[in-house]
Amino acid sequence: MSPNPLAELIRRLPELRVLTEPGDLEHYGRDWTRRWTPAPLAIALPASIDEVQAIVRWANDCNVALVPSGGRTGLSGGAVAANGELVLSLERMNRVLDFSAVDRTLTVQPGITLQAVHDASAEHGLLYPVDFAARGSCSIGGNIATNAGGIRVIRYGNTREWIASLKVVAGNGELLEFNRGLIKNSSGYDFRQLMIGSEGTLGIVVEATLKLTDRPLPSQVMLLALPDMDALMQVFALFRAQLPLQAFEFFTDRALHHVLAHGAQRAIDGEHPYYVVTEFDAVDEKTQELALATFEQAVEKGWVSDGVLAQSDAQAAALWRLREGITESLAPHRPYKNDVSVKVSAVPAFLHEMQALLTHEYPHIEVVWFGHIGDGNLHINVLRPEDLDEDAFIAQCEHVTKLLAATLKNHGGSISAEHGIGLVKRAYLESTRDPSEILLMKGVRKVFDPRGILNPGKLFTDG
Ligand code: 2HG
Ligand code: ZN
Repeated sequence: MSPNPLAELIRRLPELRVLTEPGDLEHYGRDWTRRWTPAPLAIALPASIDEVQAIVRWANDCNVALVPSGGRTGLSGGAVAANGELVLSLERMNRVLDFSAVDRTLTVQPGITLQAVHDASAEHGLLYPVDFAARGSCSIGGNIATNAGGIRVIRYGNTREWIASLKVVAGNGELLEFNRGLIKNSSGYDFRQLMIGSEGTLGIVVEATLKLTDRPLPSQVMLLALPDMDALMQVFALFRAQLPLQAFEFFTDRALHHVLAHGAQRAIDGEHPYYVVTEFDAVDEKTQELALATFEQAVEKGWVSDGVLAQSDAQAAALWRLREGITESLAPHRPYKNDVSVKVSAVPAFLHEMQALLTHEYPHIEVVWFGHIGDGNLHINVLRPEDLDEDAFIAQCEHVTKLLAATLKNHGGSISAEHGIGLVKRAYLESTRDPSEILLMKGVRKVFDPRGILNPGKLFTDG
């Protein structure tokens, strides 16, 4: 090992942009979890694949861990550098490299934001359909590393469905290309899919070719108020059976309270425990009439107490803000987050058990729920009371998460639906993956990253 690894890095790569100011270490060393104190060795901002490869080789030679870094909007600590790692930020590698009208693909560098991908696709009259509130700051490399989901999964699926090929730098510095943009490729193991969701522990994504699709049909957005929890899945079943849904998202009155306090506009008067924002294709008057008829049916059955159909793009955006603004409105409270999923058919039973558990375990603590109920994915945000110190609060939340993990296991669910395991959920991985599966994962990691320099400690501890 070199006595001064950073000096060695600069010696090998004199052109590399490296940051070491305390403010930069803090900025690049953390993600949205805000739980760990950032303590990276330095920040490297490569501008090319060659530089990424050289950094990885240096990391092997000097025995320095690397934390690949995108927009750092992650919620599981996957991009945290708190142990003297070198943060390898891909933010300068943020360009569109190619568009193919015939293949309907867009080739991009990993540091490009999701919003820039949307814009570039729209310029070509097409759509990259993965979408969520952090679109303006998250990067496509991070989306791939966590297999990001979001608000249109019921229509389009997760990031996994939209990756035509990947270039990654493996843990030994080798550049690998997986799938080469093929639609059909039945030729053995699909390493592209293995990389997606691997949280930077197998390779660093340095280029991705994204699949694009037709622009969505004209749509309408509706906000529904629901009288009780059981109605959630009843309304979902009814709406899904009758309307071509693009999204079906829910939140509670507590979530509404915070988002309104943060500047969103109330759209339905009165007190209601649950709300749904749904968006569906509405190409002509017939589908619009069908939407209203479906709404009326839900009201007659007692599943919906009130509703608003957006009459303009601005109103549609205002309704979406009620759902998409929740994370930001809760951020000042630094909530403890769970991001869980079960099969859609298991949601009703799971919801009841989960509600009983949370009410019992957090009697004096505010808990805010929302999420992608149509995918069986719930976000639980637990807010720290001002009189409870942070360590005691985290200890309590971890205790409840253990119980929640056991409940999820009984229902065949997952401790991480879309945010990844990172540092936050590492202790609960066994509730979702068998021990033999975890052993296999560790074995795979050894193949791609023999010295364990890529994001060590995330997902699981090595060994
Ligand atoms: C969302 O669905 C994001 O808005 C964030 O996944 C969820 O803040 C959260 O818990
Ligand atoms: Zn989400």
